[in-house]
Amino acid sequence: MATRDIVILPDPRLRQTSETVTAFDAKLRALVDDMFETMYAAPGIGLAAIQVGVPLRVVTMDLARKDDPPAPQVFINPQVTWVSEEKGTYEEGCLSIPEYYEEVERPAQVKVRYLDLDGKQHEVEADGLLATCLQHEIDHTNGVLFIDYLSKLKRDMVMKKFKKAAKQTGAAVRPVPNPTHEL
Ligand code: K1U
Ligand code: ZN
Repeated sequence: MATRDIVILPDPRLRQTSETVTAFDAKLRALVDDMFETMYAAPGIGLAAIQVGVPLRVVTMDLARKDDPPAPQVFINPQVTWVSEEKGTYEEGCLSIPEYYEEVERPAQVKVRYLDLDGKQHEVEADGLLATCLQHEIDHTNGVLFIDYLSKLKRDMVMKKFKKAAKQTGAAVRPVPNPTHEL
């Protein structure tokens, strides 16, 4: 197991659409193990594979409270199958947009179909933080970020700040190469 570097805004990989997982093998398990290690180290409550530079539809999550035992969850190829008309608001953060938090309105309840690490299909009906986090992570698999739900003014301010920071640290803002499916 190892931590991997988290891809930070404005890295163009965050705008990539991730590929469907077709191989439920040891490489996939190793990716998931590394994602949990990276997510817990950050710390974060969720992580999508593209945030560690792997364009596959893989999501890890742990919504356990601080004093409760860990409750790791894995969602492979997650897709929203139903959303409620009712909306909910949550102050979201993103490990790829460090130290920026903003209220986002989303459907309050969702149903999500996904596969587990053995390729077995499940469906979960979620509300509260699970609903928010699932939508946030599934958005990552589609190249969507929570700042996309904010006003253009706020989004432009965030982009400007992170572009400036990337320039100062010399972070590469390179075009996305052809997919290699490299885990
Ligand atoms: O996908 C990500 O970037 C991870 C993100 C998940 C998320 C948070 C809040 C609303 C929706 C989705 C994070 O984990 S940000 C960090 C965070 O929320 C947190 C970190 C430590 C303790 C508690 C929360
Ligand atoms: Zn995020």
